[in-house]
Amino acid sequence: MEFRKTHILSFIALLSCISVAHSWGVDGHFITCKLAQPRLSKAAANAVSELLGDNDLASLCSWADHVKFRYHWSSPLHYIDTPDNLCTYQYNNNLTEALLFLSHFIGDIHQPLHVGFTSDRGGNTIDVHWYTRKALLHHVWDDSIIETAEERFYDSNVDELINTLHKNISTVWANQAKAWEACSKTACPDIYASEGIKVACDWAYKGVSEGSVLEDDYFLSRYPVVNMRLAQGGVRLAATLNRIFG
Ligand SMILES: *[C@@H]1O[C@H](CO)[C@@H](O)[C@H](O)[C@H]1NC(C)=O
Ligand SMILES: CC(=O)N[C@H]1CO[C@H](CO)[C@@H](O)[C@@H]1O
Repeated sequence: MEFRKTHILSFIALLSCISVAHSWGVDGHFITCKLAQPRLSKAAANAVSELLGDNDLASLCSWADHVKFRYHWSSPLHYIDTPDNLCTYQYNNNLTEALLFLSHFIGDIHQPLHVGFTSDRGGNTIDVHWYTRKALLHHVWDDSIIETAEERFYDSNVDELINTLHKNISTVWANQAKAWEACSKTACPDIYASEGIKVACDWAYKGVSEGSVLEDDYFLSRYPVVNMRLAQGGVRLAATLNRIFG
């Protein structure tokens, strides 16, 4: 999806070199979408009408301009700048950033508390003790469980943990790994997020409240879950890149 967006942006960048200084106005967007509508496949038209109900796509094609201020993050997505007087768009350059975002986000979505509750911001407002130290529950899942596992079982050596995960992916998890890879589209973040919130409820939040002291009981029952999520993230990142780049 990132890549399709980048395609569209490169097209817009090309236009702006020719002379279109501003974004399309209401009519420009209306016209674009009106032209597209009769060209949609049956499946695409059905998907659009399922999402929009009785609303007409063309009349909503300026929606993104109206939410620029409500969704501040979206404003820079409307355009792309090239270095002054450079009338070529460096697609490869931006692919590098896309690769780094994708590789990071596929990791994050497998951290169970990156699909957490709104009011506690994924455990970021829940203070606990990790053994004797103060920590946020979110941080426990970002770092502490992995670090404690490395210290206790792998001689504080991340490479040994990686080797064991590699080995398990090709042995005890070999069948499951096939299922982890499965995705009929380019990427399947909805599947990973559904799993994530379930793991967050069943393991991360479970039995934890403000001020809880988390030690062996919690660590020993949770680190296998973390190992599994790390393995899933790695397998799925590779599968996603393989689908993208063939
Ligand atoms: C690897 O699999 C073995 C056997 O199921 C298990 O005991 C071990 O905890 C696993 N290690 C990791 C890092 O997943
Ligand atoms: C054209 C463009 O967006 N270039 C950027 C691609 O990524 C590099 C690395 O972050 C930036 O320095 C470029 O400005």
